Amino acid sequence: MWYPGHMAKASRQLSKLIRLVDGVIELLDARAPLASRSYSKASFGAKKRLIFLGKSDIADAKTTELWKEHFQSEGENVFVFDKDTDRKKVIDFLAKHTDKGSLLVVVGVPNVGKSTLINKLKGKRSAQVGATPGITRSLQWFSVEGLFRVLDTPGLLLPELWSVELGAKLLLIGSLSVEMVDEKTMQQAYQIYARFASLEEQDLNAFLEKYALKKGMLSKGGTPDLERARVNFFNWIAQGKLGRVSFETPQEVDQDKGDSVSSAQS
Ligand SMILES: Nc1nc2c(ncn2[C@@H]2O[C@H](COP(=O)(O)OP(=O)(O)O)[C@@H](O)[C@H]2O)c(=O)[nH]1
Ligand SMILES: [Mg+2]
Repeated sequence: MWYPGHMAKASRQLSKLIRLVDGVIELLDARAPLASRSYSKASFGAKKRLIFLGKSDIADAKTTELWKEHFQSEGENVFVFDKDTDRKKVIDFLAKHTDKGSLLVVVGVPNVGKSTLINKLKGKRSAQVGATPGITRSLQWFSVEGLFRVLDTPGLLLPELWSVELGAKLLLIGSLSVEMVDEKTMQQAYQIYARFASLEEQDLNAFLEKYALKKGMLSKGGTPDLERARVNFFNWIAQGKLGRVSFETPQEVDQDKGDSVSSAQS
């Protein structure tokens, strides 16, 4: 199994990173902030935390606003953005919430946009750079306008809890791929998507058949190529190409604390 091994390695690397820094930028997917935050926050210790809700361009705008309020009501500092957000806005937020010269690390689950954010902060002009002593030569930081510093290496976090509901949401945001999940998880992902995107069809395979025909994805015999349709469909959802859709709301979480993610904790 790829999962436990990766997880152990990732968590060892992460605790090394965290020890070095003054603050942590927790990058979450605005479409499923809790699912993309289902990792242990214990390793962050007392480090300053800033929540970044990313990919807001492909999330439902109203739901993102509710999530922002939800996290703020828990005392968090929240920044909503996407890959096209003005670099200066991002820098202003970080400068406002960190001490001058602070060293920060961007952490998050696979594909949440860590590298994209780091590249945005780096900017086009070559930033002042330095290496953090001791740990590894490749661990470098760059200075952003002399205001704060950012590690060039993102902290990879893998979801700690495992449930069909969580796997389904991680598939929808592209942190897991179709090959990594089972049929049940795909079905659940479809149910969630269908509910939020207001689709009438209730069964994934029935939907995929129509989808394959519509897109002209046919097997040799002229029958719908469900395999191809499935990969294509979930990729396009993850990339937001089928529209702006969020996959969880704060109301749901408040209503049913015993549901999905939290019940997997026991
Ligand atoms: N629509 C959209 N896509 C984004 C955004 N940020 C990153 N992506 C895309 O998400 C994918 C993963 O981004 P990447 O930065 O490599 O994620 P990482 O694995 O966390 O480093 C890439 O295809 C990016 O182009 C965003 O704000 N909006
Ligand atoms: Mg990356």
